[in-house]
Amino acid sequence: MNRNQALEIVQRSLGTGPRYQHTLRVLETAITLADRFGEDVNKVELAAIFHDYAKLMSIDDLKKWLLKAKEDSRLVDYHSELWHGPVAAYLTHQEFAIEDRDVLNAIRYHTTGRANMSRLEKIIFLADYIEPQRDFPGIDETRELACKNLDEAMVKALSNTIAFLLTKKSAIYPDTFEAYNDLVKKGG
Ligand code: DGI
Ligand code: FE
Ligand code: FE
Ligand code: FE
Repeated sequence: MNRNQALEIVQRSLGTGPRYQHTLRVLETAITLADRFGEDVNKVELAAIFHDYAKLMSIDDLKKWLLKAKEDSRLVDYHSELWHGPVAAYLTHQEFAIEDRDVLNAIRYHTTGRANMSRLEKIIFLADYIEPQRDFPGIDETRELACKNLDEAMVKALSNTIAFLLTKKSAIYPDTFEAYNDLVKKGG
């Protein structure tokens, strides 16, 4: 599938409003990172375009797809914000015959991260986090790190997110801790 076919499919589900505009910014940011770090641009395009494919689904529909996808059963006990990545990966594989495991994993783990992320997974995670309209405390530092070192930028983004979730007394999904632990142990 090429970039324009993917964009057309995603537009059917997201429309052309803010969520689609976010997707286009993630796409451009991810391509910049792909050029810088030598990632396959076609893979990056597909993962970026589909990463939020399921973002506008109702909570009931997301839950239905999680069951159908035989997803990690712990997910239903965590924030529903964590469900759209796994559902998007499932649907992208089922409905649009995208078979590339790395692309599907980049979509699957774009919100939580996980241990042993591939370069493509890190690029999509970070592009989603630093796209130009994002404004979190510490974002500029993460943007600067992302120009130099994906692992250091990942540690920054993950620690910001964990700190943010702590201030809200939110539960933190284990994969997010595992992503952080894995990278700091490797010296990110
Ligand atoms: O879909 P987007 O809005 O583009 O961004 P996203 O898929 O990265 O969603 C991130 C939101 O998920 C962010 O506001 C924090 C929230 N969240 C809730 N629980 C967790 C979590 N994020 C992580 N990484 N881990 C959690 O356990
Ligand atoms: Fe998302
Ligand atoms: Fe298959
Ligand atoms: Fe996103």
